[in-house]
Amino acid sequence: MENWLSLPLVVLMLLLLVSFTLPMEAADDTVTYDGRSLIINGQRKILFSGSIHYPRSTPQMWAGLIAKAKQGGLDVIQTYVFWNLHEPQPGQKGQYDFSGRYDLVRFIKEIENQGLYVCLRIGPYIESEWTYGGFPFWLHDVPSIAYRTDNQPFKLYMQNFTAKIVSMMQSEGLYASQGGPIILSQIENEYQNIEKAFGEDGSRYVEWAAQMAVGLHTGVPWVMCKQTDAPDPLINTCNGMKCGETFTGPNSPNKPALWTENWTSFYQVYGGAPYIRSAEDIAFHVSLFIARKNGSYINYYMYHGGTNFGRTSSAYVIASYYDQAPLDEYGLLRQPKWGHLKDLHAAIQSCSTTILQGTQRNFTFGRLQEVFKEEEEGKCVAFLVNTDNVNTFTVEFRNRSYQLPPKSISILPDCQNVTFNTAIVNTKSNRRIIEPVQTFSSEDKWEQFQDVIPNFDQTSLVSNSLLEHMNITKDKSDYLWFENNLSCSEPIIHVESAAHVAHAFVDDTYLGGAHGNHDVKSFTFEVPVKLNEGINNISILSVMVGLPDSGAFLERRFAGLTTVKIQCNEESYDLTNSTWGYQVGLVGEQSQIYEEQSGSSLQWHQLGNTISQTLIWYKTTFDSPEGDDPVALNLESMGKGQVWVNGQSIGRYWISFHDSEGLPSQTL
Ligand SMILES: *[C@@H]1O[C@H](CO)[C@@H](O)[C@H](O)[C@H]1NC(C)=O
Ligand SMILES: *[C@@H]1O[C@H](CO)[C@@H](O)[C@H](O)[C@H]1NC(C)=O
Ligand SMILES: *[C@@H]1O[C@H](CO)[C@@H](O)[C@H](O)[C@H]1NC(C)=O
Ligand SMILES: *[C@@H]1O[C@H](CO)[C@@H](O)[C@H](O)[C@H]1NC(C)=O
Ligand SMILES: *[C@@H]1O[C@H](CO)[C@@H](O)[C@H](O)[C@H]1NC(C)=O
Ligand SMILES: *[C@@H]1O[C@H](CO)[C@@H](O)[C@H](O)[C@H]1NC(C)=O
Ligand SMILES: *[C@@H]1O[C@H](CO)[C@@H](O)[C@H](O)[C@H]1NC(C)=O
Ligand SMILES: *[C@@H]1O[C@H](CO)[C@@H](O)[C@H](O)[C@H]1NC(C)=O
Ligand SMILES: *[C@@H]1O[C@H](CO)[C@@H](O)[C@H](O)[C@H]1NC(C)=O
Ligand SMILES: CC(=O)N[C@H]1CO[C@H](CO)[C@@H](O)[C@@H]1O
Repeated sequence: MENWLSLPLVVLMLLLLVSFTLPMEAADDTVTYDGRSLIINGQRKILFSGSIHYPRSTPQMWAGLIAKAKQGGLDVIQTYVFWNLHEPQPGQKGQYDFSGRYDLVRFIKEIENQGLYVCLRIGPYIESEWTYGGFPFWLHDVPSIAYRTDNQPFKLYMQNFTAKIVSMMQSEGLYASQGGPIILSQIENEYQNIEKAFGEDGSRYVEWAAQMAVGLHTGVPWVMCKQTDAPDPLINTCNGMKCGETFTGPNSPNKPALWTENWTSFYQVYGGAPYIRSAEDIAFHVSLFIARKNGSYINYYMYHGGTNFGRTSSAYVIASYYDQAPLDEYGLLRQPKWGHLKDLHAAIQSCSTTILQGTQRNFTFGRLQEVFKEEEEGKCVAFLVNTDNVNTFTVEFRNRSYQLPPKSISILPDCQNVTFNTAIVNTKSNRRIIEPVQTFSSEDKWEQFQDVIPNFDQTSLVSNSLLEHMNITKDKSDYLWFENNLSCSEPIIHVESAAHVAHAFVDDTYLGGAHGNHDVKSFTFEVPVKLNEGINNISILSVMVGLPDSGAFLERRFAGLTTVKIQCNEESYDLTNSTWGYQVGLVGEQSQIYEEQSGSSLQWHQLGNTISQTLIWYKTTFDSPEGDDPVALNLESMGKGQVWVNGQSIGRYWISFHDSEGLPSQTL
């Protein structure tokens, strides 16, 4: 233990010498910053923020989610902007889509109505486990484009979309500089991860992006997250789980320490188990960031994750997004996480003025115990930190004794009473209870449609090589058929693919298939076959489960088949450069069989009598259960596919891909 008794005197002396400059009396409706915090309408703030992405829930849910966030002590809602939803065709007038779940303005106004602020992360590259990192796929076909670097065509479209969003916000009066709720905007996203790959062009691009953003005159600050050299006046911010330990700090003494992504859990992939991050661990790192790094803005990524509806998730990412967040996939409170963080927010806000205006001192009690103290005009706040993961310590602070549990931070808003300890959870845990309300096990409740395997002469695209998957589908479907034929009585078919899934058929018979995973996307498989005499039709179905969302040179990624060989009577033939016919998508998709009134001529049949269990559409109807509780479908008995309810895709499922415990990653 160190010499504690003399320390208060030292601090007192310091107080006499250090005079604290208050921020200039600012006019209303301004957001500025200095080395300590954001300053909103002249007031310093410690801001707790939470990510809720508008297209990952429904407009009917928004008000409730925001209310629960506010009740949980949040001040700010943070969202990305999803370029590929809004600009499905390159931007001539009238081709933007802001309807329904894409209604960004309505979402922001809902936040404003409840008195919270907004952090708008425009990107427009967002990663976010969102298909193609948020880029519209048509960018891929812009001549000589290279994404996220000093490339003229890319910069043109990026600027155009960014300007579109900013002008939309401005015309609705949504920036704080106009009296609206938006206090921060973000340009780019974790660019430093890939910057080196672009050499000088990368640095030029960062400069350009910063200048372009500032030139849009939003009247509120811009941030670049995970970009330690973010050009002035942009603020570099931290993303991660442990910014209290990892953040190297603002790149200028005039910028505050902001944490744009503190991961409350982690996204889940097919074949992976949920990542459970405890309430105690989150609270510890948030407190440490405030105490040790002068942190004044903390965003929970995600506060509500929601659902990756349709085909919006990126490669191998499951439909459920951050179900372990303080609000679960359905928007229900996840306890004790929600309540413990609410208590933390209340403890910090009860003394935030002193924290923000005070003079900071730190001391250590020992190798693993430290204290951070803020004092101002006789007021005093202390954080007692024990970083020892195993042992409880008793320490003496200002003549009082405190027990510090392992890996914990005690918050003393008056330097006396502990109002919160990160490791002591006073909120009761809860469990999501799922009650079956209807079952669909009776065969006569179902109809089916067997999708059609195409033949070579039905294909409209023919090529003498294996074409890249995404470049053919243009992301209109997950599915791409490769058609060929061969004559050989007992061949072995050998298939190699760069991503993500492939199935082989001869005529109408399913031979087998294989898939990669989130970490190793490529795979190989071989199937021995008995063929009929003469010519046999070979069909290989290549499937993607979301587009890639990260890394340099995204526009050059290769997915789909790379090699097809057959072994026939001891001889090996390489079919890679033989003539292949291509068909994009399934027949059921083309005729929108999932629409209630598809108007298609496709015939549904009673269940049963299928040749195989692959490529089948199943249909049933049900009455909405009574009440307002969330409704889920239990897909445990299914394999892999996509589900539509009333014509809307609620996402992909992949029950047959098990994690290391032998369990599906998501069944509901
Ligand atoms: C840029 O956006 C404007 C409308 O905001 C549109 O008229 C124009 O065609 C766009 N240009 C490009 C290259 O997309
Ligand atoms: C936090 O702010 C104090 C001034 O109040 C300063 O002395 C200290 O160096 C800052 N700490 C960090 C990690 O920036
Ligand atoms: C405490 O503050 C000193 C400077 O006053 C700094 O060198 C040291 O790293 C700080 N300790 C911690 C744990 O932040
Ligand atoms: C702690 O106790 C000493 C001796 O009794 C006293 O001089 C000092 O003022 C006390 N400090 C505080 C912060 O109460
Ligand atoms: C500390 O808490 C106790 C009990 O809650 C209260 O009586 C006391 O006044 C508090 N001390 C201070 C300095 O607020
Ligand atoms: C094989 O494909 C050809 C057209 O490419 C078709 O005429 C023939 O009927 C197919 N054979 C079988 C068994 O499906
Ligand atoms: C995509 O297809 C077009 C022809 O449709 C071709 O010119 C282009 O090289 C292909 N791009 C890639 C990356 O494969
Ligand atoms: C297929 O054609 C490509 C391009 O012409 C060539 O690079 C490749 O080596 C060929 N592959 C085989 C197996 O013949
Ligand atoms: C077999 O495939 C070749 C292309 O490799 C095609 O020209 C021919 O029409 C196909 N034959 C049948 C019967 O489908
Ligand atoms: C920047 C940062 O803190 N990253 C960390 C995020 O959390 C994961 C999992 O705990 C760590 O591996 C990263 O280092």
